[in-house]
Amino acid sequence: MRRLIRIVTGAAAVAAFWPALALAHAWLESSIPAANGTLAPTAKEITLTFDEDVKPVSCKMANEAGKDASAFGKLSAEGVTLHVPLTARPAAGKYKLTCRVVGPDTHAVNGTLDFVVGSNP
Ligand SMILES: [Cu+2]
Repeated sequence: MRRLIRIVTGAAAVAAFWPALALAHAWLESSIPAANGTLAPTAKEITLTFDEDVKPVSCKMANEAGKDASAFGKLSAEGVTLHVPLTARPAAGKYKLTCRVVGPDTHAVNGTLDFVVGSNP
């Protein structure tokens, strides 16, 4: 009987915890450029759009070799959209942008975007 109670209690704890994990975290829904897309030649910023309002924490960008290529102005968020201003156009190549944001539930999450920069116009 005690064992059954332990199982039931455990299942209830998981059930209570799981929706918070599955639903409450902000997550990246879309971006400009789109995932694996190409940065527009005139782009002055990258935007990441989450499913919930976010506050910026930090971003970093790495090139294909994994070397840091971060060159951002001040991050800002308007509702669900995070603005990542580029202070310089990255050299042609592939990049991975990782931004840490805080959602309404105060949990920090990472949004990651792979994108391409074409030859400079
Ligand atoms: Cu959360």
